[in-house]
Amino acid sequence: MSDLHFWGVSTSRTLRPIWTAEELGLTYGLTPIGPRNGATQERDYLSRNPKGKIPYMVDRDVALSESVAICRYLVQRYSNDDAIANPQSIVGRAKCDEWCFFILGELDETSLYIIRRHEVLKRPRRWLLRVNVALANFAPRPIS
Ligand SMILES: N[C@@H](CCC(=O)N[C@@H](CS)C(=O)NCC(=O)O)C(=O)O
Repeated sequence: MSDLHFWGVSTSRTLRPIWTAEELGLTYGLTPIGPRNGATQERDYLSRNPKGKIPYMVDRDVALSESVAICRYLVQRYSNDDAIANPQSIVGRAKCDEWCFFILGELDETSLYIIRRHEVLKRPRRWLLRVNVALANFAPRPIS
């Protein structure tokens, strides 16, 4: 196993850390378990990640769940000027946090669970249109 290893594929959340690792040019291993098929509830996996969710990451002695926490760890540990921007100032970091929490809390979790609760996913065209309109209202500005 390489020093850096991910568990989880096939969802936007599992893509986040893999995409980040690719942007940073990192070498990593991947155990390609997917969602909602029981793999996250296997005893071996739960002994690593008791939350029973993907993605999950181990980097030597660091073990993390939560896609955004993993991405931010990778950027803070491995970023360089040619790769992903890693703001150093307090305000720059706060602006980065602001967008991460907004995307995770307001767009990702809230919209996904509300959409599921109302079963709009069964009508994918209308659902996609609504997500596009919602995202268009929140186009990000550059982080200084
Ligand atoms: N906030 C978490 C959410 C993780 C999550 O809910 N992952 C889903 C798949 S997208 C999962 O593992 N569900 C359990 C399962 O499918 O067995 C993150 O961003 O990493």
